[in-house]
Amino acid sequence: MKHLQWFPGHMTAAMRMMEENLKAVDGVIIVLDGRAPFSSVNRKLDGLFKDKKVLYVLNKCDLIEKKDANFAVARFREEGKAAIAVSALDKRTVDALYDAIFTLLSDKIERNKAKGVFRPMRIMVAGIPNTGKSTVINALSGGKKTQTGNKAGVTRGKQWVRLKELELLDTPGTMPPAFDDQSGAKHLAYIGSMNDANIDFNDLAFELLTELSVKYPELLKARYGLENLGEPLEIMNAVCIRRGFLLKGGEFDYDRMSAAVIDDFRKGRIGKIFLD
Ligand SMILES: Nc1nc2c(ncn2[C@@H]2O[C@H](COP(=O)(O)OP(=O)(O)OP(=O)(O)O)[C@@H](O)[C@H]2O)c(=O)[nH]1
Ligand SMILES: [Mg+2]
Repeated sequence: MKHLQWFPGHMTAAMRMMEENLKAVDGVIIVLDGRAPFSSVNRKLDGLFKDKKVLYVLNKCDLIEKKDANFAVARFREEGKAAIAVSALDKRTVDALYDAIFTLLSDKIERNKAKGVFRPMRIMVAGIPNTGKSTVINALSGGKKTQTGNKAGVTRGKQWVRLKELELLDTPGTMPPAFDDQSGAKHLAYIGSMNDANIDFNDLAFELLTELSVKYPELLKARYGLENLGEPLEIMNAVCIRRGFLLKGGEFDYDRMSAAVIDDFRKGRIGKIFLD
């Protein structure tokens, strides 16, 4: 697969916008994808926020096993980062996130109280594309205030969402300018954080099946009704046969197969998969 790299101009603009708004916020939450939490860290953002209170939010944890979520959170905490595992679709975890934000900012809130200042805390919500930043904001606010969608680059500008005690700034997803780790970059492509338009889905499905056949062979077999897996190309052929993805002459329809496999993975239909 060709080297994955993606840093178009609108990301430079988004970084600048975040920088300009940094002074106005009390803290930052960085939304990561729980399926690839380490790959979805953007070091450039970490640098930008180095003087701010930051909470790592591992979102989409409904798509992974509890033990993997716990493992990832523990690893971030060992690095001295505040971290919490949530699913924007699960109110219980969204409530826990709400509390965690106030814990993160407790010093500041105390200081304000002592000065007789009562104002909502302002939080910037940042992260790579498609991790669920806008959905998390909607979940926290209990309404559909921001636009969401299952592809990279839905949020284009900044948007404040104001609750009683909290003001949340939605921002566009931003990617690091380059990846030193191509395996991490692949994970971001599987989860839909890269621009799909720049990606060859046959290559992507091939890579995904290669990885899953090593890490989750039983889930793959169960999903596609396969007895054995074999080489990735054999898996692709077997899925074509199982699903009837065939062209007129009986040739394998790899395009339909690839799109289906990637969609199955993204929607969690292959099972709970932790990539990192
Ligand atoms: N399963 C699951 N899906 C989620 C969760 N949170 C968000 N999503 C889905 O993930 C997709 C992306 O959500 P968005 O909120 O648009 O993501 P974003 O980070 O704002 O994306 P950009 O604005 O493009 O950077 C949508 O299809 C959401 O429904 C979650 O906790 N679990
Ligand atoms: Mg968004």
